[in-house]
Amino acid sequence: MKRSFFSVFLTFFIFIGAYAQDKPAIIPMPSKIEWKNSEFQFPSTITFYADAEAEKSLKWLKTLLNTTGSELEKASEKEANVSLKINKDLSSSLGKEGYQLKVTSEKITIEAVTNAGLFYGITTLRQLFPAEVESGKITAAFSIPSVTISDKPYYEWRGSMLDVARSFFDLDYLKKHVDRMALYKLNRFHLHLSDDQGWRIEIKKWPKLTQIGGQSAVNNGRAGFLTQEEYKDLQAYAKERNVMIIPEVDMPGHTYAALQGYPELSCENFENLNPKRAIPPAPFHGTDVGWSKFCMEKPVVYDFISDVIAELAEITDGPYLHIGGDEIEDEHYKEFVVKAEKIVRENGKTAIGWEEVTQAKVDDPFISQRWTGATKSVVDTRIIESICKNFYLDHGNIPNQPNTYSWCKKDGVSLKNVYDFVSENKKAIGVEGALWTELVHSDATADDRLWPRNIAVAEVGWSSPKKKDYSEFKKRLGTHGKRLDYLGINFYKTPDVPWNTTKIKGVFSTVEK
Ligand code: TNX
Repeated sequence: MKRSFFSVFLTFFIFIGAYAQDKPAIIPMPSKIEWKNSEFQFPSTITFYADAEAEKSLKWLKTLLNTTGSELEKASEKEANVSLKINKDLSSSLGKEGYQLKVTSEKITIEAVTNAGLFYGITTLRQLFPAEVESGKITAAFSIPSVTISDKPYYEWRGSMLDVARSFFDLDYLKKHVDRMALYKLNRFHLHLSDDQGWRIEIKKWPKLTQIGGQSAVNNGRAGFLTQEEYKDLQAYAKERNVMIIPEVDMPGHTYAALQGYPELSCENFENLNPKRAIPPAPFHGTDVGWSKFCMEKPVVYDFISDVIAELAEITDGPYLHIGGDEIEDEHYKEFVVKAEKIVRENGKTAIGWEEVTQAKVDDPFISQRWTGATKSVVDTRIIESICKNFYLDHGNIPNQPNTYSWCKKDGVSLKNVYDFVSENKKAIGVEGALWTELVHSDATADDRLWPRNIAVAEVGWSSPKKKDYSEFKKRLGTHGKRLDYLGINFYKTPDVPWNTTKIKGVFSTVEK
């Protein structure tokens, strides 16, 4: 008798334990989350409602609900199973990107101040669905747990940088990357568009930039460029997913690909190339850095950058243009940075530069992107944190991973190194993971370097540092393995994460367990 009482007792706790464990893992961790003891069962016809201002977000809600295979039907707010509402009264608690998601046994409601907030509410709802949602079709019956979530980001800037200059990535991959960023609420896609090995954005007034500079890449690898139309297409695609494109044209160093087409931007006898590994128009396929620059005494250089910045400003929706500014020593450097910043401002945009630019007296609202933290700044600008020992994803996931760098951190940049980053800077506006591609020559390798470490970047950017718990994060991340598989991402199977993966064949890539 006693025994059976004990076993009932035990079964009860096992049941509770399993139930608690089975809650879907939400990444990044929301600000407030309260699970309830009921669930929402999807009916065979799902009814939905959106108020006038929320109509724009219906597209995302419908895409999500369509994965259930149920019929969708418009209904009144009162009748609807799922409702989207814009509620401006929530602005002091939710800000621009926050949302409230409420799931009861009766109904699902998402409220936000903007459509960006609704997009994130829908994204969280997507993570309450089974992983199979990422395949576009859920084949088994399911319900989602009742929950009340109130959520908003810690930082406004949650970025991912991809170097398309050393190795080019085509529009298709760039769009896929936007999709993946959006699933984890990353919202700034920084494209490193030019460097010594390649120029990747069409500039109409200086066509040889892409006709010549667009044809080379590291190791004679993936070359190419985006036309302005393709750039705008990517930008529109990203904007719908609340991702802003941040274009970077690196100057006055890292400019060899530009010099290839336009050697007149060089000094006499190419004294701006040191050592002269190549003389324009010969392409450069190596990986050395810090050996090329514009001839900053020449007026034509300023005509050139004025035209490039004007065209970039014209095709860019967001308020930012990144002017690079890294790894260069030149007596005219500070002067150049001040001039370039002024040109950006005259074109109605805010300039961003790698931290070296803060040696020059540049005005607010200029933003500095920190990568070594070693620059002696003369100004107190806003900051994007990309400190290399935490955010350089061209470094190994583990020590000695083949084809990775280790100059910043000799044992690589682990998932934990990313996750543990905390900024001490009051002027930090956010974080950004950077993937340089000297050693990355395929989509699969890019996937391996970007994921899952970008998911840690996302949580550092979105969730409060007070809530951080790496071992708990690893568990949540592990359950996302299946999701990443369904998305066809060749993610690195970080050894200390309890990955729950799946073998998928067919439309999606086959991923090993
Ligand atoms: C430093 S970080 C660079 C890049 C390289 C990278 C390789 C920065 C602003 N400059 O040009 O690709 O190291 O890790």
